[in-house]
Amino acid sequence: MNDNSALQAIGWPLDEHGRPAVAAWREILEDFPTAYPARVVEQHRTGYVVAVGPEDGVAVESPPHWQRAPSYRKGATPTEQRAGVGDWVLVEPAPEDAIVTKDQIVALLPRRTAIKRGAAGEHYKQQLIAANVDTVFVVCGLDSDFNPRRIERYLLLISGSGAVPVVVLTKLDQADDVPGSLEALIDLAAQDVPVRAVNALDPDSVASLNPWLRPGTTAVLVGSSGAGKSTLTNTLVGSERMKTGAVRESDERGRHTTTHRALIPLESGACLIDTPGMRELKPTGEEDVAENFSDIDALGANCRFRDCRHASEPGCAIRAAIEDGKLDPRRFANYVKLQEEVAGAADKLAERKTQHAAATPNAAAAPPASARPARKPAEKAPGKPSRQRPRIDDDYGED
Ligand SMILES: Nc1nc2c(ncn2[C@@H]2O[C@H](COP(=O)(O)OP(=O)(O)OP(=O)(O)O)[C@@H](O)[C@H]2O)c(=O)[nH]1
Ligand SMILES: [Mg+2]
Ligand SMILES: [Zn+2]
Repeated sequence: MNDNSALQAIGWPLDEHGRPAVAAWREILEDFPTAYPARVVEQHRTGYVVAVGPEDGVAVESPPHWQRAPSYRKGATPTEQRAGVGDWVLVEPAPEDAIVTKDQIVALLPRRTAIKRGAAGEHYKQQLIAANVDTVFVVCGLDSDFNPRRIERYLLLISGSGAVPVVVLTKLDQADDVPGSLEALIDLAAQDVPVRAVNALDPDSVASLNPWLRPGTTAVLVGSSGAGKSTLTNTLVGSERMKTGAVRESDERGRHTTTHRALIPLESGACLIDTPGMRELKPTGEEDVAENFSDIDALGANCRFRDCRHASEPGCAIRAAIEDGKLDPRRFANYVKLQEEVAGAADKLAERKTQHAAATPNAAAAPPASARPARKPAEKAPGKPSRQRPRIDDDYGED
């Protein structure tokens, strides 16, 4: 079960002594001596599929406190603090005599990186897109999907995650104006964000992504429906692992073919996470817009007035740059819009934190979830065999 090389093949980081590279993980492992580490490869409403190596995963049960509805007023575990695809968890084997129980997750290991977005709804919510990833491939078609403003939005969400973004432009074989599209992304290239244009159906073309698929690393594919995420996945895997779907002829939009996230080990030793297409990309409120638009931030430092609002003030360096053709006015407008959105989300986040603190007065003193005593063996009615994959439901499919 604790075969390190199998775990390593799905991204388990080891230090030079062969121990888990993250010190906090070693401590939690000691707290649960009979549990084994595993990686979440699929997430469903009814539970998780985890893997301990590159072979198929097995269904496990989630801890009882993750099964309750997340109400911040009642202090329940927020959804983004429950495991998601890419997370490492500790799993307690079901007792030998309890043939009907599944193994159960008992701890979530702290994330090295986390890609999140704000979730739709009345109350503030975050949604984890993927955890413990090194690279985020922001996939965008060179057809009518092409949208530099959406790419900027993705980059903002990724910026605080700890993962490196790479923009992947697909449908190179079908594009009319590749130089024009690359020109529209020139400001991103200036921010050291790599941009690669590929034919997602062609293995030689897709090989340009290999620098971000080194053994032991994990990459996630994000982008709108129909952008070619699953096509890229299949080409990188070398088989039709994921279903793909033609875009609608009328407007070239995708049909939401992928309905749940899946982590897939590649021959190269890297892992790839395919995700359902996302329509809405709300900031969480934790992003730093100025840092992510450092070109605009640097220009703003040259405005005559420190509190310049870049509207009609004299000596405004940003307006001058726009007039000189050095700054794309659409990029600046997006910067302003994203700053407003992030500020709005940050207010809601602060409110949620206050509510959560009020609902759990001892929160600071309570042991972390991972340090709670292991569960008692669950009492279960006889039923299905334990090693069964849960029904695929699209509750975790995107909007
Ligand atoms: N010619 C060509 N077709 C592509 C390319 N990339 C994707 N396609 C096609 O675009 C369509 C949509 O691709 P998918 O891989 O299903 O898109 P997706 O991003 O996974 O979409 P969702 O699962 O709905 O989020 C399919 O018909 C693909 O064959 C490309 O680089 N060249
Ligand atoms: Mg897909
Ligand atoms: Zn100004």
